[in-house]
Amino acid sequence: RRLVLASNNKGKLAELDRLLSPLGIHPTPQGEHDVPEADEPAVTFVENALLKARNAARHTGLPALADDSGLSVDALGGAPGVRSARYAGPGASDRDNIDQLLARLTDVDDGHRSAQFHCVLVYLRHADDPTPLICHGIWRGHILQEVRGEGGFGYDPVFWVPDAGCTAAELEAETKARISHRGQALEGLLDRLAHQLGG
Ligand code: ITT
Repeated sequence: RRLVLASNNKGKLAELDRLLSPLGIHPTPQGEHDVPEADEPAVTFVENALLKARNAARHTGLPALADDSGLSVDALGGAPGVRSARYAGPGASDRDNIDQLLARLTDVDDGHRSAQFHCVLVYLRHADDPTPLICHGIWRGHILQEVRGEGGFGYDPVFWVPDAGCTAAELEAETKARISHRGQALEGLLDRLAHQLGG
């Protein structure tokens, strides 16, 4: 099945690829120049994911899958949220964003550092598809005071996963891809896709 993955984030692409390839789905990555991100990002994960999927479907003529995700920290009123990728400013690195997050949380003790990763996946059959498939995954944990682990991407080194007893960056890639916000959203989406196709 041909499908464009509307993302330029290598970490996301690797995780989605890992989950989709056993199903015989080998997504075409979007060319960076092909599909510009919306200039004015919207305020919800759903709107952002829809914009990205529509943009990619329009530019490639293929069905499109987009992922909009981020970290929501309770003590910060849900920040960084949809601004997760650029919390420390435009073009910020993962490390810059983590430093910014830890700085904002310096006065917050361990009992009050709960957080969730959110992932919204949108699948469009074509750019003007009036019935997008939209699935949401949530992964609960809390934010450590310092980084631990080398795997994953983004905020993984400071995201403690209570059930696993380690950070998201210390999980096997396979395990993270399956249990994370992204894994949960994709499981829901594939289920709905199978129904839509009558499978
Ligand atoms: P695309 O729009 O090209 O897909 P992006 O990185 O700009 O990539 P988002 O706006 O959805 O995408 O930002 C998601 C950010 O949230 C990402 O850059 C990370 O900082 C964070 N994030 C999302 N999923 C994560 C995960 O599984 N582990 C760690 N951090 C994650």
